[in-house]
Amino acid sequence: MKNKILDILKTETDYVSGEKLSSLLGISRAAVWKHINNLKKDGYVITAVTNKGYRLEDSDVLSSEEIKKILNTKLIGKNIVCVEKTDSTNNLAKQRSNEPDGTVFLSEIQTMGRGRRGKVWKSADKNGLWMSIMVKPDIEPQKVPCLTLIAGLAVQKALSGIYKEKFEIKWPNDLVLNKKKVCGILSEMSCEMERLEYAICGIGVNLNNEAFDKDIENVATSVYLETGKKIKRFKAAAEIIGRFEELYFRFIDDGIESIIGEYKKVCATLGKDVVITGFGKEQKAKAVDVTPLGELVVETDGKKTVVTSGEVSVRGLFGYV
Ligand code: BTX
Repeated sequence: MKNKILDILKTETDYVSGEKLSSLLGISRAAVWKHINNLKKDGYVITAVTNKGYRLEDSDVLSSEEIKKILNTKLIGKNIVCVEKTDSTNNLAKQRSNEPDGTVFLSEIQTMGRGRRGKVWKSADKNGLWMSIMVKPDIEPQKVPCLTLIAGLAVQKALSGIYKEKFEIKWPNDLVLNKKKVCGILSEMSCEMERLEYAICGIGVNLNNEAFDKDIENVATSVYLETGKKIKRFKAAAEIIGRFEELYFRFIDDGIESIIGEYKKVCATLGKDVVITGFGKEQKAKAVDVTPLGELVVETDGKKTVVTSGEVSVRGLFGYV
């Protein structure tokens, strides 16, 4: 019920009377008041004025209306689904894969956010941005990793533009600031035979988070912790969606070759000595290139090998990056 009240307040820019809420939802005005108080406890700023009702103030609450107000795209984010809570926005996108091409799914919190290869992505904190972009391009499934590169670069460009800080990409898609991880990306797809049905780019960005659990505090950080600046999540979402669309259309029209050069320029892994973990062993190597499919080219004793993000993980020889 609390969420139903929130949904109504989110769609109204003006005051909504207690009477209207109680008749829309079939509950007493006292019950409305109780739910409003619970919403306030959750962090929503709601003003109550006698004879006018309730209004949701400029809280950092995700809503499709807020995002759409500042979004200027043709496809991505034309349809936006915002929910209070879900296990994972990638799962939500899969469950609602009949939503139109370009739909963006966002959740205030995720109860079971997922990273790659079964890892956990901690996202029970409302200060982060947890979203999935679903696209249905007519491309071969083998090219889906290109979308992961595009998503990583889109977040890099969006955050660099907003904060004027040096955000870099740790191959394949971690976005790092001051050598710590602020964003992770998980792309998934569904195919029928050789035809791509849909691809989902799951993007998790630590924006205004003030602290992290002990087990990840050495690798994880938020943009706020590094810069001291907080941002409204809907603004960051709109900026990322806009950048994603720009790169996505370039990819569809001109191929990934038109983008890979930009990716390499901001890829912190290139030129570094790294440790490759996979196939049951660890190996030292030098990261020398990224292929158009997003694979990493590494060199050991003069011999070059291509590794994919599905097979191995990479960390710097002297730290995470
Ligand atoms: P990854 O496998 O590269 O990273 C997972 C690892 O990152 C974890 O094992 C942990 O060490 C660390 N980690 C966990 N949570 C965080 C965090 N909040 N910040 C920094 N480091 C963390 C990266 O996987 C892919 C993450 C994608 C997340 C998005 S959110 C929206 C969508 N829904 C979903 O379930 N996943 C994606």
